[in-house]
Amino acid sequence: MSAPTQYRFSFGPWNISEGADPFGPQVRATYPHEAKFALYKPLGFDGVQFHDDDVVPDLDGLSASQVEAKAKSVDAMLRNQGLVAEFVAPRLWFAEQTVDGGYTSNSATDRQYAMDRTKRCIDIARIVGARSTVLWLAREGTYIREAKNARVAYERLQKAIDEMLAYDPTIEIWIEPKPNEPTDLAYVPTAGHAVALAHAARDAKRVKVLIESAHAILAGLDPSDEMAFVLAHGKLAGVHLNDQNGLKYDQDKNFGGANLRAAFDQVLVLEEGGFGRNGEFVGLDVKTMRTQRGSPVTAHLKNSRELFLALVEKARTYDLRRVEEFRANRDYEALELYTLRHLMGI
Ligand code: XUL
Ligand code: MN
Repeated sequence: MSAPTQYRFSFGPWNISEGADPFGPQVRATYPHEAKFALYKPLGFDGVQFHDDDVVPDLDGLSASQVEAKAKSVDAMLRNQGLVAEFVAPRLWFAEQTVDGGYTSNSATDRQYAMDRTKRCIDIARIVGARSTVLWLAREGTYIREAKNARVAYERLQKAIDEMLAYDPTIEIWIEPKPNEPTDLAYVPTAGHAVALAHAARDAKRVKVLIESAHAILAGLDPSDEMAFVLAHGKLAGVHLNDQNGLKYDQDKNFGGANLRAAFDQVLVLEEGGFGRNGEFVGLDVKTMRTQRGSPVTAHLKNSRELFLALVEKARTYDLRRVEEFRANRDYEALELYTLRHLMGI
């Protein structure tokens, strides 16, 4: 038996927010972006997830050497704090050029913008020592299906991924599928879509997948099954653990906050699948409640991490021999009762 996995945790600076939502302004005092990094270690986190402009704000207006200088200063700050950059993701959903998508836009100049921006993002990732970039394909899709030729769009996406791989010989690309927002007809809604794109890439071993619990639930799927599918393909590089109450707006609730049993199932799958053994981070893409007072607000991060570790204990004390017996006897009623009692500690 190998030693139990020592998990490492990560989150992105956007997970400490001021509470603005589409229906109202911020409700907490702004906490300076640069001050957030000092919060990581005391909260038990070692990894930082970045968007490219979290590293270099307003990068579209800067020269290559200005981008490089700023990225280098962030790299020095990370080293000083003993932090690791887990990934740097291109923010392709803000600029005017990406209003109709990036890699799949109908406009050739806008597609070129998306690729140029992604290459800059990869340059930044290299400087801060991140081994990957994450593609959350926010606006790659449509509001009405007739707006784009979907087959051509998928081909463009595949070509864009190949161009990124050709641009840098070592960068990994992790696709983060999401089915519902900001486009309701999203091109890469599930793990299956992401894994297919990964296998079809020119250097398939460098294209992997990041599964977010809430995104799976919003696709009407079980997050642990989505993770298991990707693990079975050897492609689970990252997770964004959180929770989601049904098919409502994108909530990013605390891990286990809406469905503790589903959270346990995710931890079981990650433990059994050896996730984390090659240094993968457990990412927590959680948002605090808008009602929370204070600034900065970090309890949601601390609590989600704690809950994950508590569920790891539950996974390690789950009696797999008993589980196998129940399975062999096809007594799933008994298996369910055992599982719920185990979770409740009774
Ligand atoms: C969007 C989402 C993003 C990505 C990073 O729903 O989850 O935070 O994880 O761009
Ligand atoms: Mn996410």
